[in-house]
Amino acid sequence: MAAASTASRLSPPSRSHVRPRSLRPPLRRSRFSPVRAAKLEAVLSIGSHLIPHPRKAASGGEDAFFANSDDSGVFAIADGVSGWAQKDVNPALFSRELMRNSSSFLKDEEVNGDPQILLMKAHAATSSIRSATVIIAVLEKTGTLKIASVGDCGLKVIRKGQVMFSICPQEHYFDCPYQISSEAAGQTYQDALVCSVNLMDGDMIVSGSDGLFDNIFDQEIISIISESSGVNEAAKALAELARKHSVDVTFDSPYSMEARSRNFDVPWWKKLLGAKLIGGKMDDITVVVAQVKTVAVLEDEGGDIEEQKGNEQSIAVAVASAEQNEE
Ligand SMILES: [Mn+2]
Repeated sequence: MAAASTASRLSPPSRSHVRPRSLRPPLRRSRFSPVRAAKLEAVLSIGSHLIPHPRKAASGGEDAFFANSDDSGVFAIADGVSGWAQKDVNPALFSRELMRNSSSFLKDEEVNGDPQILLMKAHAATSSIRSATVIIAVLEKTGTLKIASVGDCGLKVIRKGQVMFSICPQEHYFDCPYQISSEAAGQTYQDALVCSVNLMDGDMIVSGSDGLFDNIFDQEIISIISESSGVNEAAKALAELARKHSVDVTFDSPYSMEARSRNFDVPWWKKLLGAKLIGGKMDDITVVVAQVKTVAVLEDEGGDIEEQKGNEQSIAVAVASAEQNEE
């Protein structure tokens, strides 16, 4: 086999659900070779921050998420939706259980790094009632980020100070997003927006619930990302600015601009007086910021085993952190 195949590129063409069982082809090196080859693998450094809706602070809100940097990196966000039947049921139960289940199926053979299959399994295992919007993103060692999203959680990739990738929200009508549900009328993994994007070293991923993207503009995201010294600091700064805008009734937010463009506005006579529909949108705000890094890994059968130590433990810790605000 050609020596060139030992150097894996970070941005191969992205394809398909079918992928080789191992991204590391079996190598036949001469046993006389004194040098072990190294290859580059992509990993995520992940920070997160959640600020509940001001009126839901005591219960921790209805957003839930998990993040895990093992095996290159994966994160997921779910936004529990209220306003459905069973008004006495806390929507947080559904979003939290969906995230717990997503986390526990990560190593499932059938899932095999596919976020849409992970969503299918997590949804099937969720017994709480209600519904949630959800996004799951899984980074492959090659640098391909695979995404499955149902509803209006967002994800943007920032490269060299510009948004180079962004997913579109799915909705039935304004303010009614697609949602994974305990009801048959809801959406399933089959309705997910599924896409992948090839990332490079240094790329920044900003993902969040609608509470983030309804309250903050791309230019603000870009400047916070460029000014922050780390992913946790960036996630916190983004969440805090979104929160500040969300309670500002004079801020012309992305949400109020969108509402006006859909013909939601103040009555005509108020318009005559110069009034317009304006203000932030109070909501739970969840932010995940992930930085793509490439690391050199020696071509050695033992290497992978070393890297994967302690996975189960860190998964448990990640889910706990998503529930730190639970009553
Ligand atoms: Mn929300």
